[in-house]
Amino acid sequence: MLKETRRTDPELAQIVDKELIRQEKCIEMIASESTVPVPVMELSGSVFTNKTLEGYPGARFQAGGEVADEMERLAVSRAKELFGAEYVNIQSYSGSTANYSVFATILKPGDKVLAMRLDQGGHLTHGSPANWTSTMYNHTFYGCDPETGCIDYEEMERLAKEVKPKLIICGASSYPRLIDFKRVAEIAESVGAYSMCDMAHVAGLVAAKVIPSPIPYMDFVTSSTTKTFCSARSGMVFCKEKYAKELNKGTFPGALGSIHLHTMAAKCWSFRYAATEEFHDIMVQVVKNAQHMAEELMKRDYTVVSGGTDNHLLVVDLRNKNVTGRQMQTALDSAGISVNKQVVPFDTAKPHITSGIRIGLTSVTQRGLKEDAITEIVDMIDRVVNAPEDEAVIAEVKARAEELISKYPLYPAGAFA
Ligand code: DSN
Repeated sequence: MLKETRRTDPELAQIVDKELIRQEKCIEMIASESTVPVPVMELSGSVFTNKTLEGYPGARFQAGGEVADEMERLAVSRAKELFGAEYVNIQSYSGSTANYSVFATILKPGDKVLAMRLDQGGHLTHGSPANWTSTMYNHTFYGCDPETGCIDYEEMERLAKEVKPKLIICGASSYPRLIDFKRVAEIAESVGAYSMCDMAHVAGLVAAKVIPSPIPYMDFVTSSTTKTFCSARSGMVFCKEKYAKELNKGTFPGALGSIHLHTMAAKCWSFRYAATEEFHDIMVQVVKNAQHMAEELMKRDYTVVSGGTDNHLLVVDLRNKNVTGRQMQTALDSAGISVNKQVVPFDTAKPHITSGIRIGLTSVTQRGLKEDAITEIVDMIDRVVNAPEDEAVIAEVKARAEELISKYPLYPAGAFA
């Protein structure tokens, strides 16, 4: 890989090499990250990147789309089978644009939307004041119960009845528990709203049937295809067949332009791979590792939001440890462990400081780490939390982190020869 880049632009090739080394040496625990299999990387760089195409198979705006038609049809049929969906549109470029497709399909400016608060687990594109969607639609937010750290469905229902939104959104970026999709769909139905789940974080777990799927319950299900799905930087939208035509129009020309056929090809490969036993076993272990980490942290008096996790991530409230999320993100990064600072429910710290960290287990599990290695990582995290300014401790943990992770190669030897 990079043979021609090395010849034509060694400076840039060196930067890519440095990033590979960084990833190899780092204990990667950012919950939205995973490692793509080599075929996903090959296909993302395939000749499909040369082709400009708009429209849908059999009805394109440009000539020369027959081969792409074959690929898109294959990808769609694989995705439908994998997720047991009535319909899927796989033209989104990302999870964010998947959401925009749904908004373009069913909402008009000024329409009311009920979504999860960003600072309690929601996503920017669900109407955060920092996102353009907040200026276009009229958002109300539900959140978590302060006692349990879990979604407050009663608040969701009360707000739905009060506001009568056109759309209710569930699905989150930093929520460690299963979502009661049936209940959300019932609440939406009771007020005549559309229901939508953004399953970006958990799509891999859903594909492997390790956690329940939102698809049977929701009108629309959006997703990115990175994160637990471990595929290309891209997106997809599932819906009931009755919305298929409108969703297609809402996606193109409603929200997007020409298709990214190269990442579509990579997704096509992943829709097959995600049905394998190998992928299933990784996803099972991801949840086991996350639950083990939560238990080990709680044994050491850490506050794990909601008291544990049902998926690939956990959120740790660091207030009883007298360190901030930002401090820990920086200190752990220096020690070779990559996590991100995270607002915790009812956080009083500023969003760029935060009181917590979010930890994801997908990447390390893909590398083969199991519970014993997770216990060791918890010990390393604990050392840093207790001495975030101590350079000797950081250096000692960094050496331990590198030694541990070096036993679990990021890619098989020779993968980039
Ligand atoms: N929403 C961001 C995250 O979860 O990290 C990126 O997808």
